[in-house]
Amino acid sequence: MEISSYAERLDTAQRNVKEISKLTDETPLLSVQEGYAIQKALIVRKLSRGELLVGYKMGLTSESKRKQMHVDVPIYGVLTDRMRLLDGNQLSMEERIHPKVEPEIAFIMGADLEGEVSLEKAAMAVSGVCAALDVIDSRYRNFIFTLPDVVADNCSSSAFVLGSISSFMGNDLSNLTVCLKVNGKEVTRGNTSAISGNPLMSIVQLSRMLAKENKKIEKGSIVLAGSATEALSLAPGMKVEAVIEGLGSVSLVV
Ligand code: OOG
Ligand code: MG
Repeated sequence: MEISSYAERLDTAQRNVKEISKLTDETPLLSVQEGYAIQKALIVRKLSRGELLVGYKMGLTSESKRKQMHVDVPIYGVLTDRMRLLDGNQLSMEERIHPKVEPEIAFIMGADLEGEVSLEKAAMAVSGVCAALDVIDSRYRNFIFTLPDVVADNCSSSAFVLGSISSFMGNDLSNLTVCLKVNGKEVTRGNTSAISGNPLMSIVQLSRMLAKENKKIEKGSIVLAGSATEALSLAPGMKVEAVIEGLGSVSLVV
């Protein structure tokens, strides 16, 4: 099993907008650790083309996502500047295989955070918070994968949009209504409590996972906390808006 050839396969699938078989079809014993090694090699390819690392996304932090995707533990992926779309802007379907969208909360880190931390310590390292949209686009056929596959595929990441950022003063985010609207009509509703009880837990989990690789969450990083609800498939003509109680809204047009 070649880490770099799997990374190349995923990279090419994304660039050519062509889905591939999941890696575990060929290598059934692929481990989650190998999945992260492939993810890392994939990110190195992106960075070598001039993309800049701007943060992280947590995935599968809610039970509804884990059920939808049939996987059972939270994972992380990397966000680059090329994935960022401005609020209200257009998302192109041509560059994507079968995109879906999730309403999320995003954090902006005001300080570095490292290692095993409490919720309080995580909260203190956060300087900003906003409503966000996470556009996912698995490179695997029919959006079907196992845990090592989706980790290797950088957590299905494709694009993200941030709403206007409010400064974070330790306000309670553990019980906020999350709503996804399409062309003005509500299609999904959830609550931030579904995200491990509190979306700030995603930062605690990320800090813990990065520490295993002797890395920290750097000041200035964006962190997507993971979806509280199932993802919604995108189609041309959709105007998608996430509304998060107390945090405002954010949108994109397909
Ligand atoms: C993996 C990415 C999951 C989330 O918020 O849980 C994710 C997938 O479902 O394809 O972004
Ligand atoms: Mg997500």
